[in-house]
Amino acid sequence: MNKTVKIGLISSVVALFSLTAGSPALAHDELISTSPSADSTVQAGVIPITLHFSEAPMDLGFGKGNLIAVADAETGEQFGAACAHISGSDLSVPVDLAKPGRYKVIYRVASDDGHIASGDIYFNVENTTNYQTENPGTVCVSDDGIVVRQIDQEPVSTKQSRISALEGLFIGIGFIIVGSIVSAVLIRRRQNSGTKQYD
Ligand SMILES: [Cu+2]
Repeated sequence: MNKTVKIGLISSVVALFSLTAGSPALAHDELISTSPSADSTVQAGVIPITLHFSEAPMDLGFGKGNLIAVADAETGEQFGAACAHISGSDLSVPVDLAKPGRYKVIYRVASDDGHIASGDIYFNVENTTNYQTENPGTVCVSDDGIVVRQIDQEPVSTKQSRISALEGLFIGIGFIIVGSIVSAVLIRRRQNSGTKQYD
């Protein structure tokens, strides 16, 4: 690449960046801080999840557009519906959890230009108080008493098959062993019948 082309390319890239950086269309809600904070460990119980954004989300109605869902970090199984209360620049929802483990908070936030941004954070639950709950998951009831049910929504997170890489490896080895035995038996039989034929 010659020098003129190189300089031309660099200036175009710089020009493009300076154009887009100031564009208000790209000013979307950014996640600033969370509670529980990412990768922290909290006690089992009714845990308030609060996500603080750079600007106030656009209110699209309870259980629509602005969503917080909680799922098992390992299996992806979602606990309860996805919903969020809006307060200033915060989205929040209480989540009732008893089972110790790692959880994933998945969010969707609507900017005032209507674009939806999404992301996730993880936190851990420990249970040293023997806390128990009948209905683990988010408590999706609006201030007006509107209840959002999980079965009425598209899932935000779905449960994955629990076959781990190690289990997959053992299954693979199992197939190879069974396959080798079967072919060994078949070869032996063919050889035997061959011997009989030419005896
Ligand atoms: Cu936008």
